[in-house]
Parts: sequence; structure tokens; C-alpha cells
Amino acid sequence: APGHSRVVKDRRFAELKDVDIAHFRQILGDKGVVVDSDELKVANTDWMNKYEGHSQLLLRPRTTQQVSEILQYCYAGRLAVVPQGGNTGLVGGSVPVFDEVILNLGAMNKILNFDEASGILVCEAGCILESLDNYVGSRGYVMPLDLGAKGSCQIGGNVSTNAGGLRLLRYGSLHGNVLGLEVVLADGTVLDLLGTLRKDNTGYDLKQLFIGGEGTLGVVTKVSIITPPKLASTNVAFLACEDYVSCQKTFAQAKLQLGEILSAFEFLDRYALDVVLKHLDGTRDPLPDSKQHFYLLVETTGSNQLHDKEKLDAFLESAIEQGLITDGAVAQDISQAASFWKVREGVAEAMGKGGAVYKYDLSIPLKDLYTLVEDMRSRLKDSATVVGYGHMGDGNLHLNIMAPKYDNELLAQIEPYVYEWTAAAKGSISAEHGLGFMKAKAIHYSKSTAAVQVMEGFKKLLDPRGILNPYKVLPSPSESHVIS
Ligand code: FAD
Ligand code: 2HG
Ligand code: ZN
Repeated sequence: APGHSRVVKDRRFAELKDVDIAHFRQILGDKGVVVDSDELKVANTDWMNKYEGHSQLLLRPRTTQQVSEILQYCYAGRLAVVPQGGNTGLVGGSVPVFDEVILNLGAMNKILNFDEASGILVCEAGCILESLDNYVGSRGYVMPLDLGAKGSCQIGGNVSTNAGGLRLLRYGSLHGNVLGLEVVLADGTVLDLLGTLRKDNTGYDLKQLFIGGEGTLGVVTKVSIITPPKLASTNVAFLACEDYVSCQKTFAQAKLQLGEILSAFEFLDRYALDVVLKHLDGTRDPLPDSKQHFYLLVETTGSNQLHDKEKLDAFLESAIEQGLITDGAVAQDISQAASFWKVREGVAEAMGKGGAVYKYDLSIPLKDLYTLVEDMRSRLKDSATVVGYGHMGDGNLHLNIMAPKYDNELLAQIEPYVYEWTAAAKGSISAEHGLGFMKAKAIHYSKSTAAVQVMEGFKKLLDPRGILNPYKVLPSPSESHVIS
């Protein structure tokens, strides 16, 4: 797979032996120890079919105690470990690079407590995001995050990647919504940070290190998270704009005119829309008569349908009057709203159907956000399809480049150009997907040497033997072995 030749195996790690497997059977029983080659193939391969490890062992613990015993053993014997949730990550972080033991949290999927007065949920890390949303949904709340992978991603994976997604504009990031965590450190120590308090300023806020830690600092086993109330009124509009400047102005107007009810502001370009309509069964063009270059999905969520509708109508009317949007459709019912959302949420999946896709998840100041897409398109000409979409309301561009197959010549046209461009624009080379394996070596484009050194210090403190998710996030200590 592409990229793998760039790093060589860290020789400090031990090879897996039969006695190790026997020991894990003692801890987990037969069911929790998977050596079946078909199951291993799935767990070794990432969602994009871009990264593939060759681990010989998949472990499925059911309790924190078991996670602790597994890590204690791995730490003592220097066996490297990849924590894995739903394996929907998009930066090669959730699969082994070589033969690391895969520690999948999926069997730890119990809801532990839900406080119906405060909306605070405490659950195990392996709970699927969509199941949690359904659970709190039937009790009058919603999860503060939502993403296209909700049917498979796990809350522990969401926390570990600090996933952003479709509701961040409204509810903010997991750094604010996660109230507590239980984490098992590399040596098996159980760190109980599972508070359920909105406010707690007693010393350093350690849980923040594991939010976005990508499994390199500890294994998240339990999560406490605040969920906002589910409000009565939701509206979804799908709008067409002639150019990117109009999208920006529409966003500024949406903030002004929709104010507190604005709950999502997403965008996709014509190329993205076309890929969705072509490759995803059951998707319909929300604006079949419009052939514009840019599309916006605007959602409002509030407590009063009349009030919200009035605001939305006024906003749309003025946007048309000012020439910011050329067309628009407001979903008339829940199923139409879902079909609009499917167009936006389906881009990632649709892009995967065309062969190979290079994904760049970037924060870029709003005014320059689309310039990169245009620059890349003229740079690559006919060799690839360049698509831009993303969480415009959060300044987050998803630049996807689709080609018939992974190709090193094409890659050399894209990288490091895309990282240099982003750094020059004072953006971030990872807005929400993390660094994983893909971008570990590119961290310097977004973080100073001093900042990376402090990160390395945390890594050494929490995992002195480096067994947790090696080769990910930080440039490997075996950097000198990089073959290029
Ligand atoms: P995995 O992919 O299994 O793991 C991701 C990383 O977290 C790995 O480094 C892994 O080692 C680590 N990890 C997993 N579980 C644990 C644990 N319990 N303890 C410690 N480390 C752990 N991301 C966004 O931010 N916003 C989006 O809108 C979004 N949309 C997506 C849409 C699609 C269709 C797909 C396929 C992905 C999308 N993603 C998005 C990326 C991905 O879904 C998220 O990053 C998600 O949070 C990963 O969760 P997971 O359970 O699949 O984790
Ligand atoms: C999205 O917002 C996801 O759709 C996936 O973050 C982005 O695949 C991508 O590049
Ligand atoms: Zn995204």
C-alpha cells in the first residue's frame, strides 16, 4: 500500500509468539481472541483501502480490567498495539503499519448512565455513535456530534480523533462537550478521569490530552459527555451559488439573520455533487434545474417552528434579492431533509467508488479556502478529478482528489504542494481527521519544533516504551531510518 515504504519497523518491539496468544486467551477467553484470517484482513485494512497492516492478532476486550491486563502484558513484553474503534478513520491511524496487535473496543458497548435532567451520558468507548444518538434521542436529547460514519464509528474513536463533523458549528468541539474519560495507559494503569461535572478546575485538565490523542497516549475505555436537548424545529435548505465569493457572503448573512438557530453550514462544489449523483444509489439532485458551481446546505434548529421558518424565509428572500444565491429548495418534510443531507454526507463514500482517492482535510481562512481547490485543479489538469467540499461554517475544506489508482507520480504532484500551500495560508494540515500515519511526518507544517518537542515529552511520559500506536501522529523516533 502507498506510504508504507516510508517507515521501517521499530526493532525494539517483540514478535508475537504462541505463548502471548495463550496468555491473551486466559485474559479474554476464546471469543475475545481473533486469529481468523478473514477477520484479520478486515481489521488490518482501513476504510479507504489505502493502508493495510499485517497483524496476526485482534483482541476484543469486554472490560476495562481486561484492557488493563492486556496492556500491562504488552508493555512488559514490548508488544506494539493499535487501538481500534469502528475503523472509519481517514488518515491510516486505526490499522497497524506492520504487525501491531489490534485492540478493538467494539465489545465494550454498554451505556452506563444517562441523567435525564442534565443530559449527561456516561458510556463505554465502543458504543456506536448512531446507537447513542438513538438512545439519547428517545429521551429528548441529541449527541453533540454527527458525522457520515455514524453507523460504524465509536464514541471512543470519535474522542480519540477529536472528530468534528456536521454539528460542530452549533455545539462546539469534543474538547468542550466531553466531561470525563476513563483511560488505560500503556503500562496498564487505569486513569479515572470520568467526571460528570460541567465545571471542574482542579489542576491540569488531563482528559484533554486524550481527546485527539489518536490512541498514542492511552486507550479510552469510558466517556462522559454532555448532550444538548433535541429541539422541536429543524429546517434544511439546499442552495446554489454562482461563485465562491457568494458562498462566503451567504455564510455571513446566515450568521447575521439566522443567529442562534443556525445549526449547520456545509458546502460542496459541482464536481462533488456530480460524483454523488453518479455513484450513490438513491440520491437525487435537490436542485435539478440549477447548474451552478457551488452548493450550500444550511440547517436551522430551534424551539419554535413558526419563528424559525419566518427567519429562514426572510434570510432566503434577501439572499436571492442580493444575488447571493441563484436557486434554493427548503425541505418540506423529514425525508426530504434527509435526502438533502445524504447528498452532502455521501460525498466521502461516493468518492471511494471511483478507484483511488487522496484526501486532505484542511483548515484554511475562509477567504482562501476554495483557491486551493482551483490551484490544485489547474496543477493536475486531466490526471485526476479534484473536488472541494466541507464544513464551510468551520473553515474546514475537504479536498479530495480522485484517480483511477494510487500512483506515486500523481502523489508527488500533490504533496508537499498541498501542505506548503496550507502552511503559507496559515491553515492547518488536519482540521478534524487527525494526523494518523498519513501525516505524522507533516506535523511540522502546522506545529513549531518547540510544540512538537512538548508533544514528544508527553508521549515519553505516558508511554515510555512507545508501544501505543507507533508510527502515528509524531514523526517516528526511527526517523533516521526513513527510506523516503
Ligand atoms: P477508528 O477509525 O477505529 O480510529 C481512529 C483513531 O483513533 C486511530 O488512531 C485509533 O488508534 C484511535 N482510537 C480508536 N478508538 C480508540 C480508543 N477507544 N482509545 C484510544 N484510541 C482509539 N471525521 C470527522 O471529524 N468529521 C466528519 O465529518 C467525518 N465524516 C466521516 C465520514 C465518513 C463516511 C467516514 C468513513 C469517516 C468520517 N470521519 C469524519 C472520520 C472518522 O469517522 C472519524 O475520525 C471517527 O471519529 C473515527 O472513529 P472510529 O471509531 O471509526 O475510530
Ligand atoms: C466529511 O465531512 C468527512 O464528509 C469526510 O469528514 C471527508 O472524506 C473526506 O475527505
Ligand atoms: Zn468532515
